[in-house]
Amino acid sequence: MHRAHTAFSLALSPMAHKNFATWLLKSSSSQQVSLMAKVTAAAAVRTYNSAAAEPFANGSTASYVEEMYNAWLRDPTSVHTSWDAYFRSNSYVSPPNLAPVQANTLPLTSFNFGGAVSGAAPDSKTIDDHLAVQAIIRSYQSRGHLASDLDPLGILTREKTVCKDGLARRANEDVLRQHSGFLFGEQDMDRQFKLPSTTFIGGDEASLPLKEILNRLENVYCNKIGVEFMFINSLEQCNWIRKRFETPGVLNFSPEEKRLILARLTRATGFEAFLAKKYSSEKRFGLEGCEIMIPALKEIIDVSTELGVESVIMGMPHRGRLNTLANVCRKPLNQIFTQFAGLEAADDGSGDVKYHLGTYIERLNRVTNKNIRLAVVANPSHLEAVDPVVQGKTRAEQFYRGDQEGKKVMSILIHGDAAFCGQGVVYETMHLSDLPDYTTHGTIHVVANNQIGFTTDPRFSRSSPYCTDVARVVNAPIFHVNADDPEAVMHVCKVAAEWRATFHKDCVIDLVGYRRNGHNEIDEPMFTQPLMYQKIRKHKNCLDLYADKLIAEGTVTGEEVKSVAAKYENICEEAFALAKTETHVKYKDWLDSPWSGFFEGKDPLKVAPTGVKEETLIHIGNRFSSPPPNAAEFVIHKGLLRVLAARKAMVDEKVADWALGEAMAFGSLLKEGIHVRLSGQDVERGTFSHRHHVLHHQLVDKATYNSLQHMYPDQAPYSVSNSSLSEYAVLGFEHGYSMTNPNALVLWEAQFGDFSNTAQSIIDQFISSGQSKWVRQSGLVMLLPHGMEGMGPEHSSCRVERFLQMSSDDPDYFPPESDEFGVRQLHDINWIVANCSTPANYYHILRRQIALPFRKPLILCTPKSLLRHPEAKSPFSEMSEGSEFQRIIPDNGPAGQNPSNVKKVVFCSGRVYYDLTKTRREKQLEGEIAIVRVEQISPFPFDLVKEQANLYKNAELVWAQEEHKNQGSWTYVQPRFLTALNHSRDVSQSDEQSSSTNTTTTTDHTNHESDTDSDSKSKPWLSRMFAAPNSGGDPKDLAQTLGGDFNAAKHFDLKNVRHDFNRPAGIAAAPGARIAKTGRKISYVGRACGASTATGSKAQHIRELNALLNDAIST
Ligand SMILES: Cc1ncc(C[n+]2csc(CCOP(=O)(O)OP(=O)(O)O)c2C)c(N)n1
Ligand SMILES: [Mg+2]
Repeated sequence: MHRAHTAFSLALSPMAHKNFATWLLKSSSSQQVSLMAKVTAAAAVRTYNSAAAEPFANGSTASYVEEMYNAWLRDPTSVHTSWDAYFRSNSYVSPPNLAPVQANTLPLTSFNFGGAVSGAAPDSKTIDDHLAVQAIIRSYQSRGHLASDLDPLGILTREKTVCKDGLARRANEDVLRQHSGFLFGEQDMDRQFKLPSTTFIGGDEASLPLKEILNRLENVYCNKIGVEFMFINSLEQCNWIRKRFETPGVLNFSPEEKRLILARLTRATGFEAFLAKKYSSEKRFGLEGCEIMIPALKEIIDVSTELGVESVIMGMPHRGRLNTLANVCRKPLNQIFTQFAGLEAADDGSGDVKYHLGTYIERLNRVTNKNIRLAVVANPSHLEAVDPVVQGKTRAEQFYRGDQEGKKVMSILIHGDAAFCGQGVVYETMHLSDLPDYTTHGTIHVVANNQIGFTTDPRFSRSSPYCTDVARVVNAPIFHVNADDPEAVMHVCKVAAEWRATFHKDCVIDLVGYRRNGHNEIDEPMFTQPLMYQKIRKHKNCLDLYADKLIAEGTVTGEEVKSVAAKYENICEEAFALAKTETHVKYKDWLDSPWSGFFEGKDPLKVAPTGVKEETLIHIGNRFSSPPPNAAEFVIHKGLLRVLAARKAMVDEKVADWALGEAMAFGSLLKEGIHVRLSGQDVERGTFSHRHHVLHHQLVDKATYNSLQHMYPDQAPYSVSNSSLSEYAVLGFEHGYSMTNPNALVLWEAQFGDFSNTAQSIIDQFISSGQSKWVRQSGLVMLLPHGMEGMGPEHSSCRVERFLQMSSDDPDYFPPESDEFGVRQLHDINWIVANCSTPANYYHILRRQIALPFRKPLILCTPKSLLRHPEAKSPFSEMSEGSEFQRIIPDNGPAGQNPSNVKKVVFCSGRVYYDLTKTRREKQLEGEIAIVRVEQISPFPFDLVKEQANLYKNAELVWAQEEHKNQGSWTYVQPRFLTALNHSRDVSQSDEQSSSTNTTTTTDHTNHESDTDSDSKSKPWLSRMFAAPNSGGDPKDLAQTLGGDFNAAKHFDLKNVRHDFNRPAGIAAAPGARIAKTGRKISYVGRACGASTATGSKAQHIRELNALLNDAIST
């Protein structure tokens, strides 16, 4: 909680009104003028009126003033003299119908009771008092939360004040503002007031005594729940919430319900206590102080399941994660306890710490008697980074189930208080919540608000009153609740689940608790929060408080409480004993997204062909270049007609440019039943205006045509969507989307490649490392426009060096050569980095993503100017049957045909190839200089580089790149070239030894298969991941974990796993291992090192490029 700032009063003083009025009048919109007139009018006649401060009050107050004005027009004596004077002064301007008369309008006739003679006009005091009561009700609704009793420690809880009737109330001036005087003044607390239709506190009563009105409002808005919702623009939604909280009796729970809460709380508390007892010196990021989160999550899931949800995807940080897995997902306790034992892994994955791992469980919800799937998505340390990933996964699951309204699949995101307000990705993710192609139709956010972040108090970690304020931007209601009041928490959870089911919008539950221990169990919190922790030490835990309450009211006995706790402890003890018998941990137990059937019957080293029949290419090409079938009515922009015509001409000539090559890849995959989803900023048109997948009717708004959605009658769905201007959240989202189904091509495109660095956490934490940490694969494609083309530092480089630096292939190891060299490399690496120079190769590499028998992320540098380069075209023959992706494109001109004449081989990657060939042509060096394109940079094509180098035995070898020397691919390719060129290397054991290289041994590492077969550490990840029978894992366990129909053997077919392809064990450990300085070398041609990717002005860029071309193309 920690309301960091006293809510500042917006009530305007008369002077402020004046200034406010001047400002408004200056802006001189007629609506504003009349609004101001209303505000001023209202302010002039009464001091209690909060209309100026409360937009919601304006409508009703204005209606009232208007009514008075109309009455005055009919008969000036029918209104009070103050009104008469006011209207005579001409200050009042009759408004247009600014605020429609709504349900919350208090009709004039309604004042006609409570002292006034029936049928007679009410006196001004009656009117004033009713207006004041109405304003007070609204004040409680709007700001009651500011005085609510949310903090279990009471540190921040406001004092109560004694009102006129002798009762102490919490609502203070922050809440009531100018109306607070009403509680202490002349008013008769027993006087009846008619209730406006904007409140439900009356239940069946139309009017209540003032005292009762205040009591009920206090109880609803200033007790253990603080509801923030009046900022929501929809009256329907506001009323919906008011009803859920104000209706008398909503907080009454049956004895059964209370016992269930107690039982759940007992488990949540018992789990932490058990871990504390058994593993007292281990970090577990316990939930003590906010244990109620477990019953809260269960309540959300129960209510949602009752309302139709079948699958819940959760994302959460460290705090309470193990408890959630145990008591919400019901993950077998022994599997959790095994994580504490520090055992060796039986399967693959370098693994992660226990409070990061994910899980997936299918089970019967015993409360609702319905089957439910629960997934907790594995998450990195980077707080909140998992949020968009969860959303993408949820969206994908909804998509594949045809759950268009999110009725069956939902996400729950759990946050820490400090992270929720501190991390920008929360805001970015929130902004996806209502976008047609990104919405998950409502997420329930739960904040485990322990009022601290590590050692930092909220007053130093945020500038907003609440940690949840970010949710206001999307009009999500926020339910703050005291975590020590289990029934209040359960009510809030029920409302949240119903809210989502009703409106399919986000909402937030802010569980205000505390943290009983330090940040982790080993930290000493008294170093930094001494006073808070003195309080905490004396504070009873929630379970004890609730048990005391239920015992006192006779719902349970003390013995029952003890017996439930003892029963759970027994369960833990049994699981603990079972865990002790385990000898290995199994990462497969922690998969969050198992791919049912994907691996079944597949040869893990066999890639399906990526070429397709020429007639398919022609069909796709024709569709892609045609206007919509109703072309006569669909007005297309003239420029696009030209684009379509040019495409048609290419199809007729059987060649493809970049956009057409991409469309061929997408179209052919769609034909094969593969869903394709392309997302990113402005991807529909394409940043460089080359794609144009969505044609817009020039005369009809929102009338569009997307030919790739209409290639074949039974094709898979194609989705292309311009995203919100976020990289972090959108890339995370697409990564999550790609996790759900391997049979989909999911692509994210950066506007310019370098913008991907704002999504660096997703790249580092999920994409490059997800498989090794969480045995989770993803075939996500990142399209990164790249190329030094004089557009300035910010639009040039996708910083390919950074991706390459994270590639896991060993620079010093030349894997065994075989026919399957390429696929084995792909199999073993963490991701693929490529820079294609032809549309055909782009087409093949996209299709290969699906043709592979496993999934790897693909990082693709994509061109800019090359999109329109006349030479960057591919004949259909390079895409049709028999053709395939070329990791290296050899020189096939005069140099390649007569290699012995070649004096120099220039290796390069990407668009610089076209500049190099042009210069070579101009210099007439086509026979003497070969240019070889390395299209797939990582994994490095050692075999083909070696082949090329051998072809040009006596030639000088250079690497030419446009990027600066410390950027681009050079630092990655250089050591690998040396390994490829020498095909052996000198290994020295230390730097000292290596300084005398002539004493080191030359070792041929080309044939180490037999060395490593016995080494489980270096087994291919696949075999380790899927627990080959002799490696200790039993696929049956997984079947049990995942429910009856999940057959692990079916998913993870091992029969074709081959010999090890990783670098042999032991070599990695050699300190200071380095390549011999002898042997064939490659040198660098290009720019010098640079601090940024800047190449200066366009003119300077061209000068530098020319220098590079001259250096490269010279003998
Ligand atoms: C992006 C990021 N920055 C910093 C950290 C280090 N860190 C781990 S927990 C933590 C405090 C989190 O506080 P809060 O969100 O309130 O969660 P709590 O631990 O209190 O449950 C910090 C700063 C991190 N994990 N991630
Ligand atoms: Mg915290």
